[in-house]
Amino acid sequence: MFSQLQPVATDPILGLMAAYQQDTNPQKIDLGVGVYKDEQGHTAVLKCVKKAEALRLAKEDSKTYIGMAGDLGFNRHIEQLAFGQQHPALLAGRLTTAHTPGGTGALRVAAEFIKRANPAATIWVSSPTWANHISLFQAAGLTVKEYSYYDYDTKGLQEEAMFTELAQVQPGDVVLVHACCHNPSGLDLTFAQWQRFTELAKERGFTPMVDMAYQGFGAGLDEDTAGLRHLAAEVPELILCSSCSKNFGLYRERIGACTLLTEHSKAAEIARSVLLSVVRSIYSMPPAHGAIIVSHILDSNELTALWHQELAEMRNRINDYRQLMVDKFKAEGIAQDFSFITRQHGMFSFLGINKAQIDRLRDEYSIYMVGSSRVSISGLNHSNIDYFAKSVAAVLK
Ligand code: PLP
Ligand code: TYF
Repeated sequence: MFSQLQPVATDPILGLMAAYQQDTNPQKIDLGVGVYKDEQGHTAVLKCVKKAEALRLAKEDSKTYIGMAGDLGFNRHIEQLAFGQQHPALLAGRLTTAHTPGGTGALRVAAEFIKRANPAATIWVSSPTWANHISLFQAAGLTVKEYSYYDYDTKGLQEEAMFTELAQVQPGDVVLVHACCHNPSGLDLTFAQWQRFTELAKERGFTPMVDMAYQGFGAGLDEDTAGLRHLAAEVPELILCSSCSKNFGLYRERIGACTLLTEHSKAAEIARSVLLSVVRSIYSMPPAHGAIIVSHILDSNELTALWHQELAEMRNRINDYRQLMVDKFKAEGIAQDFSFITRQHGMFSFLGINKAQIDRLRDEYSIYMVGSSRVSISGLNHSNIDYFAKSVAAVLK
C-alpha cells in the first residue's frame, strides 16, 4: 500500500530552517521562520516560564488525564487576555474555550467544527496569508477562497477590492482575519477598517474567524486586540484561534486555544458539546504542560509583571530593528523607499525584492528569507545588521 504514495514537498518555511542550519558561512543570517531571536541570535526560554516550570515541578501531584477542553483555568485566562475581563460577551457567558495543541491545533479544531456546522462552508482567507491556513483548511475538507488584502505596489491594504469581494460572501461562510501582526505582510487593519469589517459581517451574516498568533507583538497586549474586541461586541458569532507559541515563547510545547463566541449562553453549551466532540475525534484531550505554565504565570501578579516586561522587550526590539533596517538601507545609499516597514507590525514584512535578488542573497551572502521576500525581523541584531544592509544594497544595484 505504501508503495502507492507520492512524495509531498516539505513546508517551505521549515525547509529554509534546515538549509540555514547546513550553511557553514559564519556570516549567515536567518530571516526565515517566525521564531523570536534575541540580540545574541538565541531563542531563549522566558524567565517567567522558567519560574512557572519550577512551580509546576513543586506543585504537580498527578499526571492523570485532563478533560477534552483541557485546562479550565488556562481557558478562562485566555478568554480574559483576548477579550478583557469586562467584555460583554464574557460577562454574558457567550464564550466557550478549549485549549489545543498550539494555534495550529486550534485552527484544525475550528475547521472541523465549521464542517459540522455547515459542511458546505467556504472559508475566505486574505491574499496572501500564512501558507498553512490554506493547506490546513483544505485538508479538513473546506473550500478555501482568497480575498484581496496586501497591495504589493503601495505596501498598503487593497481596501476597496477587499470590501467589495467580502460583500459577496454568503451567510454560513467564514472569513478569516488576522487579529494583529499579519503573517506574512505585517500589514494590519486599522481600527476604522475593523469597524467596516464588523458592519459587513453583520450585514452579510458570515461568521468571522480571527487568528491571533502574535498578541503583544504589535503595539501591546490590549492594543493588539482592539479590533477583535470591537468585532466580538457586535457580531452574534465568532471563532477565535489563539496561540501562546510566540508571546510566551512556548513554541514546542504546543499550546493554543479555540474560543467560540455564540449568540447566547444556551447556544454556547451546544457549541461546546460539538467542539469537544471534534476534539475527542482527533486527539481526545490536549497536552497539559504549556497550559499549566501559562496558568501559573497568569495566576501570579509577580510572574505576570515579569511576562509583560519580557514581552515588551521582544516587541520593542523588533520595532527598533524595523526603524534601524530602514535607516541602514538609507545609509547604504538605497534609493528605494522602505519606510513602509516602520508602519507595519509584528515579526514580518515583505522586503518587496524579486526572486533573483532573494536567490542572490541566499546563494552569495547566506542570507535566508522566505521566497515571497518575507523577512522575520528578529533575526537581525547589532552584529549582522550592517552586513545585511550592505548585502541588500549590493543585490539592489
Ligand atoms: N497562525 C499564524 C498566523 C501563525 O503565524 C502561526 C505560526 O506560528 C500559527 C497560527 C500557529 O502557531 P502554533 O501552532 O505554533 O501555535
Ligand atoms: O510563519 C512562520 O514562520 C511561523 C512558524 O509549518 C511556522 O508561523 C511556520 C511553518 C509551520 C509552523 C510554524
